[in-house]
Amino acid sequence: MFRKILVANRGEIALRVILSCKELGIKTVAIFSEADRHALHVRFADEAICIGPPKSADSYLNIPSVISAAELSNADAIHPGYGFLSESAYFAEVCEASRVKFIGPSSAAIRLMGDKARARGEMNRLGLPVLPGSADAVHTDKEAVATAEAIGYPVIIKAVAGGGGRGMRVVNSRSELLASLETAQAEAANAFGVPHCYIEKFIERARHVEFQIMADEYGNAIHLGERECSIQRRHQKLIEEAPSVIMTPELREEIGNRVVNAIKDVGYSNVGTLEFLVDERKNFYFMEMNTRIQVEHPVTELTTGIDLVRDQILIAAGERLPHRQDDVHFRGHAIECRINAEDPVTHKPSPGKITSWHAPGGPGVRIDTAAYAEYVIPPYYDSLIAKLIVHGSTRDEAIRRMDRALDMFVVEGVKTTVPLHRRILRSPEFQKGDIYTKLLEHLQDNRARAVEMA
Ligand code: MV4
Repeated sequence: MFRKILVANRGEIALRVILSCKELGIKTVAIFSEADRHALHVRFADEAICIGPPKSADSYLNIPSVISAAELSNADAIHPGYGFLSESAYFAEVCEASRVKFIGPSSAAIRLMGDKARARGEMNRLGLPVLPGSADAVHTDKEAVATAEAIGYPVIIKAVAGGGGRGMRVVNSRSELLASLETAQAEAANAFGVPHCYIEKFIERARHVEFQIMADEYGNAIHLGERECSIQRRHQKLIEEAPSVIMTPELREEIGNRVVNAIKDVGYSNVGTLEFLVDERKNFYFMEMNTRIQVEHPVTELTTGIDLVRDQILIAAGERLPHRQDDVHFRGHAIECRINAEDPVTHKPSPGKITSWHAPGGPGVRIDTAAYAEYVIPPYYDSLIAKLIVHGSTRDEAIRRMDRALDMFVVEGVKTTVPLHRRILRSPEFQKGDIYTKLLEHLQDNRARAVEMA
């Protein structure tokens, strides 16, 4: 087992990793930027090292600084959390070449899944359905036209290096296709450094349902069921829940088995998430795989009773999978609301001092946060200040529990998304589970923003 883990992250996920380390009896090293001296991850870790100025590129994303901190502190592993370096194949490769273990899959697996077109082709070959579309990136106008004509409009253009929906474009007719492709490629080159894009059939009224998996380094793998993540705004998830209202035990087993077989075939290890687009007839189409622990992992933890971060560490330390598929049982219903510090009208981040703070508690309530009264939210990082997660025996109970927990959540000094969450939870659509979202509006909104920025 590891003696000491460097936590290469900040905020609530850094605390989440530290708490599993504490329970495992593993020492922790925090790294922090000059803007994070008073952050809780610095306080709760056994050691803390300042690795640079506030901007992420100069600190949390600075690979030489992170590796130096690991060597200086004699850490034997690095937990990357989510975001920052968590899906950098290059960073994982640097770790592989040094004597510090990257807590996650191999750099080869990260690289494969980081190419969304290749991942789509590979997973399809291994038995997961994908939407009709180009086999790989489209390289010529002729190829783009032929693909779109073959699958029929509307189609959607996605960046090979994208993920999470950034830089997507819906195309309704041939007349728009080539101009849209050109813009999408230019945007992708600008945002990700790689212009390549692929084309897929566009599905209206889609849901986003994802499967959590876990695999060890000896070819054993299991799934931990699904999460429903269809409530999104500008490709940021707002609310996640488990199980999905559309799921049945039979469907879960069928897709779960396929997912497990596919990840065994690619030799994947550690935790991961396979995202699916689900149409109105409950057809599942593989979209992409995330090779990190995700923001919304707590809803799976509450419905399965499994500590995903603990298991990430055990797996990376070379232990065998600590659960068998038959031992995984799903209990009750969990919902997570992502509470962001932002302006309710402009959606702009609202950093600054939290003057007053009361976090709700009681049966079935969990809060993952690194905020506290008098804490000053720095303007440099994302605006997530807390994840409020509830568990109930039924979806209705979980909704009522979330509503009262939101009611008892006091945050003053900064604006938050608490009122937005209450509106969504109380809407008849959400209560019925009718959560396909106003997709096109959403996408058009996004397109308008892209134009504004250009
Ligand atoms: C799509 C789609 C429709 N058709 N792909 C991908 C990443 C995720 N953030 C949104 N993505 C979508 N990919 C095809 N071929 C629609 C979306 C989508 C979406 C999907 C589920 C729930 C909410 C959504 C909001 C916007 C876009």
